Amino acid sequence: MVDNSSKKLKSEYDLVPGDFNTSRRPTWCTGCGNFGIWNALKKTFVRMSLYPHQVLIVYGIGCSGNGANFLKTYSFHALHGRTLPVATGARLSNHKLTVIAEGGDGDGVGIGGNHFIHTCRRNINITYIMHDNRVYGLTTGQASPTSDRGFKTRSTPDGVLENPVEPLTLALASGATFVARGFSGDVNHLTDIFQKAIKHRGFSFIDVLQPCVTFNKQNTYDFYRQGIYKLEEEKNYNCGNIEMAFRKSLEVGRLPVGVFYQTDKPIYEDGLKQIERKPLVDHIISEIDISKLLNRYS
Ligand SMILES: Cc1ncc(C[n+]2csc(CCOP(=O)(O)OP(=O)(O)O)c2C)c(N)n1
Ligand code: SF4
Ligand SMILES: [Mg+2]
Repeated sequence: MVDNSSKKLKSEYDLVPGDFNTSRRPTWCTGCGNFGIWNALKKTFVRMSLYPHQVLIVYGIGCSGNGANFLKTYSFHALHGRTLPVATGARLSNHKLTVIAEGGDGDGVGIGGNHFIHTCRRNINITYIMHDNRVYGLTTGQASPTSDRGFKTRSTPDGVLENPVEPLTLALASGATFVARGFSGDVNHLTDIFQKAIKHRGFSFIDVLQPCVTFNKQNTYDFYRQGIYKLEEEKNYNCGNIEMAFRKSLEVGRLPVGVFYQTDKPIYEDGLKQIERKPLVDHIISEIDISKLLNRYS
């Protein structure tokens, strides 16, 4: 695990977004939607007075994962598709940390789809941000599981033949207790959603519509701006009602953003006696004799 949280560990000073910059400047393409997510996260930490050393972000492999170099918190650059198991392990080892996982749509519902389902139903207290650009960005433009049917890419020159996965519907069906969608072109709204997600006690999932200006010329800023509307402005929408959430997640033609669903359920950590009093990392293990246990396997 890389500690890039700098020497500023005292918690008395007032945070500004720049406190979360590293010495590296982002290498994302000009106009990439990842900038919006990066800025929204920094604003969220400032609003919540979360200091760099209080946050761990586990990244997948992808353009989104390159954020590990540009955002100053504890960070761990995991394998492609393995962000959630690593984040789960870290949270169970130290549940005093705010743990966030970030990865692409390929990472989350392609190679890591299995982990996604089981992390939702486990209801572990972490936040998962999916940078959903509906394409494989880092590997230069192949179709992803959220690509539109018919989308022409380097791997699908005649157009995608499959129907896309809808991450929100999958999260709801898998038992996630906080399910939201944001747009990286609206940083303030995204900041509000991130704040609610991190505050939520349990697994929070945000599918972020993130334009890839280089390899996805279909799902552009204009495309999203024309289709998006805010759920909180819908008079009769109740985010405690899972049937409504399912229906909204499957809406065709328009794109609701905001919190689709939130409910309160016991979290995974509640069942672990070992961490009731203090995090695992604070247990003193140097004097514990494990030779008996080891002998059983020799
Ligand atoms: C186990 C494994 N399989 C495949 C790859 C190659 N690979 C790296 S990134 C990537 C896809 C990235 O797409 P996505 O997760 O959507 O992230 P994006 O770059 O779009 O942010 C793939 C297939 C890898 N690094 N590791
Ligand atoms: S390839 Fe796409 S996702 Fe990757 S940095 Fe460029 S615009 Fe962003
Ligand atoms: Mg992607």
